[in-house]
Formats: sequence, C-alpha cells, structure tokens
Amino acid sequence: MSPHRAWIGLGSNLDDPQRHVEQALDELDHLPLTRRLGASRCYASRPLGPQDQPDFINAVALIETRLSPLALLDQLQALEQRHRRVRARHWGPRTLDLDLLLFDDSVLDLPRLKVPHPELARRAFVVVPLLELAPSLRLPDGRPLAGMADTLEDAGLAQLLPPT
Ligand code: PH2
Ligand code: MG
Ligand code: MG
Repeated sequence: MSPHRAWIGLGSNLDDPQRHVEQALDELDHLPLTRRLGASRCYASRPLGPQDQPDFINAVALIETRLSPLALLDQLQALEQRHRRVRARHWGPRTLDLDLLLFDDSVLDLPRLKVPHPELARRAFVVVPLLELAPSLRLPDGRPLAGMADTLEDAGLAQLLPPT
C-alpha cells in the first residue's frame, strides 16, 4: 500500500521557541515508518487566545508515513512529551504543539482526533505556511486553500529566516 501524506502544524512559545520547532522538524523525519518531505519557514505570530503569553513560532511540515492516523497522533504526542510539554491551560503557552492538520483526503471525527484540524482554515499561522509549501493545496471537500489567507487577519505574522 502506498504511504500516506500528512501535514503537521508546529508551534512553540516557550524556552527558545525556534529551537523547539527546528528540532521537532528534524525529529519528524525520524518517526517510525515516516519521512519528512518538506517544511515551511518559521513564522513569528502573536498569540491567538490568551494574550498574556509570549509570541509563537509556527511552521508546517509535510510528511510521508505508513502509520495510521491514530498511530501518528500517538507519535506526535510522545514527541511533544519529549519536549517536556506541560498541559497547563487551554490555549496557554507551550514548548511544543504538534497538530495533525491533514491526512491524505481523510475526514475523521474521532474522540481523540478530528481531521482536517477544525481550526485550520481560520488560522493565518497555519494557512500561510501551508500555502508556502503547497500553493494549490485543497481541503478534502475540494475547497482551495489559496485565497483563505486574504480573509484572515494576519495575526502579526512575520516570516523568519529558513531553518539552517
Ligand atoms: N496555538 C494555540 C493557541 N494560540 N497562537 C499562535 N500564534 N500560534 C499557535 O500555534 C497557537 C496560538 C493552541 O494550539
Ligand atoms: Mg495547536
Ligand atoms: Mg495541539
């Protein structure tokens, strides 16, 4: 069976965020049955949600994997834990957040996992890096992602230098 393609959103706003994101981009390439096909640049963005927290670094990666969606989710959560992520408050600060954004053209509505990520199209810090990597990307329902970024507030999004 051919491998799956999955898009992962990365975010961090604690403890040298760019280092966490760049390291996680590397670690995604080493997950079992998985390799990374591409990564966006890192973007700085103002926090969505509670404002009394540091700005975020966000990026998006494309991976190829033979893991199932839930097995991939387990791997992503284990990777978050290795970055000593503490789940303190909803939408609060974190050392590493890995969100499964898209998995092939799958639509999943499981207790642990919703794909596409329900907030995907509303978040400039997800849509802009996705479009950087894949300008013609479409959601499973066929809607093109291009154009969606224009209708979002830019959330103070600033493109950083590419990871070295
Ligand atoms: N993640 C959140 C809440 N707010 N804001 C930005 N700018 N970037 C994020 O990744 C982010 C956020 C919850 O996952
Ligand atoms: Mg998130
Ligand atoms: Mg998350």
